[in-house]
Amino acid sequence: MRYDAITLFPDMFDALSAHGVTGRAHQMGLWRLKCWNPRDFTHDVHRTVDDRPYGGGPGMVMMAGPLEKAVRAAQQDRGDDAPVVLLSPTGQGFNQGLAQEWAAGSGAILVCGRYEGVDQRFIKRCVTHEVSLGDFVLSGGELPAMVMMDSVVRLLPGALNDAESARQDSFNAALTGLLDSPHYTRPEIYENEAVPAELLSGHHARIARWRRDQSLALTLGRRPDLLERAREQGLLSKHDEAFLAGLSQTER
Ligand code: 4FV
Repeated sequence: MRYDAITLFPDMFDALSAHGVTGRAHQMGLWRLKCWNPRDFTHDVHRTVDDRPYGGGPGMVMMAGPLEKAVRAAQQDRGDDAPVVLLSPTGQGFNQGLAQEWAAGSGAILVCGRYEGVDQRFIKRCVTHEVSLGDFVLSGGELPAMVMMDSVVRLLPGALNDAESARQDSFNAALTGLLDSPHYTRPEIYENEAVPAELLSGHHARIARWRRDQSLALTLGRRPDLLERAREQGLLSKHDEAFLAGLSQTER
């Protein structure tokens, strides 16, 4: 798995490649990252990568030339036909399903915009995918790129020491598509509150049932859309439906 990042701030990516689960996976060689700075593909003394917007308006726009040269250099260096992804609010909404799709691939070239955005002619010539982290505006595409890579790298075999934990994830469409159940660890009593008895029972079926019911209740309360999708995908058992029916009874 190889990622290339087109960015004016390559040092930002140390946050991913030098820390935590993604840092360990990087050290283990499970994934690689190479950063390309568009400034290195300029020829003027000011190493200019942005200019004022045609048509006027606030802010600056990233120029197509340095961006395209950086992408072509990354493509040359990779030697494969990797997707070229622009992180942008205009992109397709990112989610766990997409993370699982990208985890099955060989990586991508991630283009991190700055300023108001990038010249449209660069997008037309080079970009194969646009991805958005959500309906908000950031100062740059670096953080979204790192979020996307983090959610993918942790799904790589061997990245998490207990492979099982990725399967338990919230939104893991393969399993539940529901929100995760609450988690507890030592101490057994914290500020006079005990860990739920089911979790101390050692009775795996009872524990699984308790966690499932917690996920169902939480998802019903906070993300009924996910519950509906799970129902449509046939992911809800009769037991689940009976529990949910009981819930809505009590609420009535
Ligand atoms: C963004 C998002 C985002 C827009 C202009 C970078 C900024 C600046 N990227 N999901 N939301 N990007 O706000 O992905 O160039």
